[in-house]
Amino acid sequence: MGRVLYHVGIDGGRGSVLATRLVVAFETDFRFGMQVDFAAKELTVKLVYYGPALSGKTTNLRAIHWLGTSSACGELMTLETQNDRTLFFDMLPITVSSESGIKVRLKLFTVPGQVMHNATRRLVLQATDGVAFIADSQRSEAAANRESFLNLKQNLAENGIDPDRVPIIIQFNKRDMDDIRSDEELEAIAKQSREPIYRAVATRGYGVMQTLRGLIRETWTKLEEEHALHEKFGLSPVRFMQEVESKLKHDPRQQER
Ligand SMILES: Nc1nc2c(ncn2[C@@H]2O[C@H](COP(=O)(O)OP(=O)(O)OP(=O)(O)O)[C@@H](O)[C@H]2O)c(=O)[nH]1
Ligand SMILES: [Mg+2]
Repeated sequence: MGRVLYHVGIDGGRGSVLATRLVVAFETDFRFGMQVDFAAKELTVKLVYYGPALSGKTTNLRAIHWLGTSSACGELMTLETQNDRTLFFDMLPITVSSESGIKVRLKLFTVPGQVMHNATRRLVLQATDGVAFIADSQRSEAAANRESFLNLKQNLAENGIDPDRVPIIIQFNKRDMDDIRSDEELEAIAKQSREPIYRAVATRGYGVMQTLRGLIRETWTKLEEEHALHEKFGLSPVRFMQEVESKLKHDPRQQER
């Protein structure tokens, strides 16, 4: 899998001291949403992977890191407890340079899904430009999905972000498991919700890039509406999505169920 920048096992001793330092070091990083540097022709966009505990948020970022081209994907930073649970967040930067000369930096974050980490979730969510909600397809997790989705809306509102206007897409992950919600059920959910719905098996990389591209497309459409990026940078939404496609197209190991 390669280039993991920080991988910290929290042991309650030295690990937690290190974790605190990392949190301080990155705090400035996740406080901001879209930033424009006109002089450097650089645009930074913040995207957050949200969802209940163990739904596969960290696995999505690992798969993107593994499947994406090395020219686009930077180092993956993961910060976990001993049992592979996210304690604070993960972060993966992706850079898309376009022919028009503008460089777009996408910062992908995950939140910790465990209920007790709500303050951290709210902190990581602040100023986000778009959200991928990673739901667990297992029937047993339906209530946890619902609760986490409500928690997302509440934390968006508490961060001063209108939950009805921020781009959100939903991924139903773990399609390989037993006793999952059927495709027909997901189609029925898709008809009722304003959010586009994707299916995935993140451990195999299936559906992960489609989800990411969908998230980027929805987010860019909203940013274009609000900031007239085409006019300012000469980069049309269609052209930008073509750049994204070419940078994130490397999907050799994706497989349908
Ligand atoms: N079978 C199966 N297992 C998966 C899939 N995606 C993730 N997992 C497993 O589910 C467990 C949790 O995955 P994570 O990616 O750590 O979940 P998370 O959402 O980051 O969890 P928190 O950090 O606690 O919020 C791991 O054991 C993964 O290997 C999938 O598509 N299929
Ligand atoms: Mg995680």
